[in-house]
Amino acid sequence: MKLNNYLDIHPEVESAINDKLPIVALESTIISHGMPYPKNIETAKNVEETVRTNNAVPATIAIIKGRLKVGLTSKEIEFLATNNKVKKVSRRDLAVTVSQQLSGSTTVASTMIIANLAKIPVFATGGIGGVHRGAENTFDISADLEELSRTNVCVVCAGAKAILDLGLTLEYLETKGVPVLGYKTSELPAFYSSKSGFNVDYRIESPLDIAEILKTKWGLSINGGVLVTNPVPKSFELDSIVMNDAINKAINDSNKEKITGKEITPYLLSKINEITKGKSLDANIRLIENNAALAAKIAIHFSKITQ
Ligand code: PSU
Ligand code: MN
Repeated sequence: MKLNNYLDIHPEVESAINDKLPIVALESTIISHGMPYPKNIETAKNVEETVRTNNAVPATIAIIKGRLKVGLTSKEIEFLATNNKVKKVSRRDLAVTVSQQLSGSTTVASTMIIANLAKIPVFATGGIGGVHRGAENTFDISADLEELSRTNVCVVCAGAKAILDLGLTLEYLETKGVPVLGYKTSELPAFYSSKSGFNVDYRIESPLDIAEILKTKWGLSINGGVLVTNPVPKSFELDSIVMNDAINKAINDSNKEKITGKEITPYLLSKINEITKGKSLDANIRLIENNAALAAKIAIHFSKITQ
């Protein structure tokens, strides 16, 4: 089966595609730029395991020496986790990275593009990029939002971190026609916390209902993604006052150090981890697993109702 000349599909994923088994795509910027070593490797492997125990096949996505990889070997995960020259690749970087045979980890935007090439409709991550605080001056708006407006992949996340302007992020998604669903919640979760003070568009109670919404949206030829927001499990939730302090401090530091562009998100993530002495990292790991489990359930229903 040749879906696209630039794609290398892992045999486990390829047979799942052929057999129409449920698959969950996973991103790799989390591994290279989202978490410190060795927790990044551990998490990447645990999340794949979570997808398997929930009866779906994991497909972690990255670019290795110019090849789009759908499903990684342990060696490839280790390479991304330990090599600090791995580039963070979003939509604008994809063609150059492939053409120059470079390696890179994929953001939500580029993971969606590659998942779509491989015909994988469900993808789990931690948090998406969005409209940054102060975007009225910096114009810093993640390409993730634009991708959600055009590529037919369901992204399961724990909302977005309060390093972003969550209100403006929701406004942008509305303009772009991206449905924002809350899984068993009517409040937009804010990554470390289940509360943000903002409402989602729709509260949905079951993975089957989410799968039906995907089928209907794409059946109506309304292109683009669906954002499913899944609150961090209660027992791992962090105090929102403590987290807001940490986030404000990290943003102040980034302004002082004049960090901009694609470096800003990784910088803030590692600062916050430093400030909270690793507590934020534990929550981060648990919520990704939680999202992977929900994504597996959605993928199972979606593949059943679209056979
Ligand atoms: N938010 C997180 N953790 C992450 C990211 C975002 O809480 O690891 C990563 C994701 O890969 C996301 C990317 O797609 O950062 C967004 O980067 P930018 O804002 O530069 O588009
Ligand atoms: Mn940006």
